[in-house]
Amino acid sequence: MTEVRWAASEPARHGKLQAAQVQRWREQGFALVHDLLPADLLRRVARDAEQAFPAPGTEAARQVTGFGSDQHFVFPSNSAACNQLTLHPSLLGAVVDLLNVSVTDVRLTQSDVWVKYGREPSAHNYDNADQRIHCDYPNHTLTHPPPWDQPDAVEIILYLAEYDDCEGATAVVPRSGADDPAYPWPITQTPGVNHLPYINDRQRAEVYLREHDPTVANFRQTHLYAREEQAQYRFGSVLFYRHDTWHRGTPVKLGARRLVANFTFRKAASEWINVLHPGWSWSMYRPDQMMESIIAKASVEQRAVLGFPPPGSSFWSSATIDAVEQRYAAFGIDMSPYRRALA
Ligand SMILES: O=C(O)CCC(=O)C(=O)O
Ligand SMILES: [Fe+2]
Repeated sequence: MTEVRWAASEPARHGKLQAAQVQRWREQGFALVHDLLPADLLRRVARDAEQAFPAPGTEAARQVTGFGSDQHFVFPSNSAACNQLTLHPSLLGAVVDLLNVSVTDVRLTQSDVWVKYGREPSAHNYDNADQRIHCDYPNHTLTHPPPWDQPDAVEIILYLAEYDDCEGATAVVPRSGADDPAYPWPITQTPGVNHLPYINDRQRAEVYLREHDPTVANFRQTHLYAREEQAQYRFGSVLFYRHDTWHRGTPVKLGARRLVANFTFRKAASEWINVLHPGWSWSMYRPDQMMESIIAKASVEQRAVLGFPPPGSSFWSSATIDAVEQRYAAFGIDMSPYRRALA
């Protein structure tokens, strides 16, 4: 049995990250934060998710061996609580602190709830029960993460379950300075990059690498698996990490169901980081008019995070302000901040 190492964690300060947490994210590549978001909102999100996903132990649950919610919780979802969480000022504030930009220069590119059931791993390459260690960048960006000291995205896992009930902590490898042998440049030592095919299952990925690229296989054993630490979450804990942080999902306790919300925010300028879902405006014709209502009721900052031009943008003229006001008139949009910036 290998010894379990726990990653450092601590509570946030009144809905705000502490300076030490920002520093840990910038230097080590992650911060595990408790009590950042209001517990009642998190309970509402969890309740919506618990109702939507199959109960553990059912045949439907046994079919789930990968991630996602079949679009059910993709922003904007039917769960008003989930939409509120995605744009919660404390979550956006944390991203602002980590990326060191103003909130109108932040963009949302992922928001979904994922379920993971505790079960024996199935024998296929894409099984997520016991993941190969990896960085998240390949299926988020068309390029490669920028140099370490200029991060342009924040990856987020928000746990809607208790570790003691579910286990399945995310394992992370803390980076220790520019010369850390676990963090060479560029990041190509992982399935799904360059000539290496994408394999999610740890056992299968490492067997493949040992046969086809033993140097990479050795690097991963020596510098990554041997140094991983477990993020021992609680209900509502948030793991902030990056597109260039080594990490992986570990097995959930047999018979348990672990729910998490996943978010990605990027700098507005980094257009090469893609939205993982259909664009937000694709939801505009839904009968519940959820998206129209979100735009009308959101703050100027929250709208900007969805790509709506902030006050002062070159898009705004008195003509475009009037037009947008009329589009959302029935939802009570207040365009006065945009008008004021024009004057
Ligand atoms: O589920 C987890 O704890 C991590 C998942 C993950 O890293 C991934 O699917 O990319
Ligand atoms: Fe990942």
